[in-house]
Amino acid sequence: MIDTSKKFLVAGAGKSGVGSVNLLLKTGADVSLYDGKEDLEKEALYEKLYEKKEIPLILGNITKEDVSKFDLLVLSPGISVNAPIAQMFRDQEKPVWSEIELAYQASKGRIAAITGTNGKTTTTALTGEIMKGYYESSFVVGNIGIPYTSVALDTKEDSVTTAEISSFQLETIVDFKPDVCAVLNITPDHLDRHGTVEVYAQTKESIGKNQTKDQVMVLNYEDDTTRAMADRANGTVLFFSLHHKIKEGVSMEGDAFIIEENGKKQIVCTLDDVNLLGDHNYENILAAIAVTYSMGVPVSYIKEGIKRFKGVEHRIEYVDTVKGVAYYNDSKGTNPDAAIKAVEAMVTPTVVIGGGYDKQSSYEEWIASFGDKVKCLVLLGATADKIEATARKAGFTNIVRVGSLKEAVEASAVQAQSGDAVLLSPACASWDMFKSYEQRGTLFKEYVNQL
Ligand code: UMA
Repeated sequence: MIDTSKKFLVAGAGKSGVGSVNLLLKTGADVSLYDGKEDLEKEALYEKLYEKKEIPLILGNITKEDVSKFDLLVLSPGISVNAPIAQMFRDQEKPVWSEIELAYQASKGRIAAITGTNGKTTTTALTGEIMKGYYESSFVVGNIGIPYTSVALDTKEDSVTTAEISSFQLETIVDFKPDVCAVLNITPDHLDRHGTVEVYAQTKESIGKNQTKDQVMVLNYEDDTTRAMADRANGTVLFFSLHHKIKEGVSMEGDAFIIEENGKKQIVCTLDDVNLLGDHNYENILAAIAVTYSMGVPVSYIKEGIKRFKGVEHRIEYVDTVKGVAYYNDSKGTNPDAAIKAVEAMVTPTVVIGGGYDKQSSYEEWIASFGDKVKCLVLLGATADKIEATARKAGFTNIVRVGSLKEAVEASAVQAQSGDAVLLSPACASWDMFKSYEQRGTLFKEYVNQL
């Protein structure tokens, strides 16, 4: 429930901030907005607000005196829990809520929340597709690009909301309690923000912290870190596993995806029903089966949803074939682990375009995954030096440095021969040169079309 007598400050004027402000305006609450950008375009912002309301803005610097005028802070995911603004609210013993918490407080119905380092967008989109086929009122929200706050007030008692939740969004949840949550896998990511992989994993694990035995926590049995979460889970654990035979849970037997429960085995579908390729995608399907089954979707509807689902944009997305070279957009490969999965999915000699914003990742394993498959690495962005040094140390020397994505596409076209693939899979976030991975992927597709 949202206490509309409180004075709210929303921090961040991006998608989440706009969603939060609009939710609060619709409930009649008193809301102001903070953004670190002094030169924020006010008119453009007001255009996006409910009834184009010109709410008070605090831009650039914020002081303790400013903070003293508010009761509660709603944080956008891009702003760290350790940012000065959050610290000032805590110093004044005032609550700091994630945008997800605000949405949760305002929403009705049941929630399935999915986190993990990789596969969350695909799993969320597939889960949403399955839910949509069975539940009349179904929403798909969160890190996938639709802020939860933007739909929370539209949910009803019989609604089902599928939410992709990032570690950033989990830092400041308070009561958020999904009916079913899933942690797909943990590999090092966002270390610039969370400091250590342990803190990052704990933040992910907190998705289930408010659950009780009536709720379900879906965990990946293959991943040591997520498997170990079972011992600490407050909800009832349901494992999925690609390679292990598990007595209770969701797994693969030959080419069949199966659910085993109370000694009873049900076949959900087989590989013939699936449009996604690669082991990592089979894991995403297993997770989506576990989540939707736990949410009460009958097996036949789960199968139909899987059959309908064709994959997500920017994730190993086939763009076009130009002069015999197949171009793939994996702009969502924003960390080394995701980028390794994309390299593994390629079946021909490949030119990889990589590099971007520096999240303090290490690139050894990514370079090692190149094997004989990757023939050239085209590098751009803030991490280009670091990646080049790692590659050369590992003996990979066919490296081309470029200054823009357009040049990267052109250089790749020169390096690739008919029968090869070009893969944009940067292993890095986009924020050094682009607004988002979506913008980077969309531009990539444009440049490929210009070839
Ligand atoms: N800002 C500050 N101070 C800061 C940082 C940012 O004032 O220290 C301001 C910026 O000036 C800007 C605003 O905050 O005006 C941007 O807010 P934001 O970065 O939270 O971005 P949103 O537009 O609200 O998008 C966010 C998610 N972004 C991040 O987590 C960085 C989107 O995830 C998400 O789709 C969206 O909410 C809807 O829920 C993107 C992402 O890259 C896709 N996520 C990371 C990932 O997947 O790896 C976690």
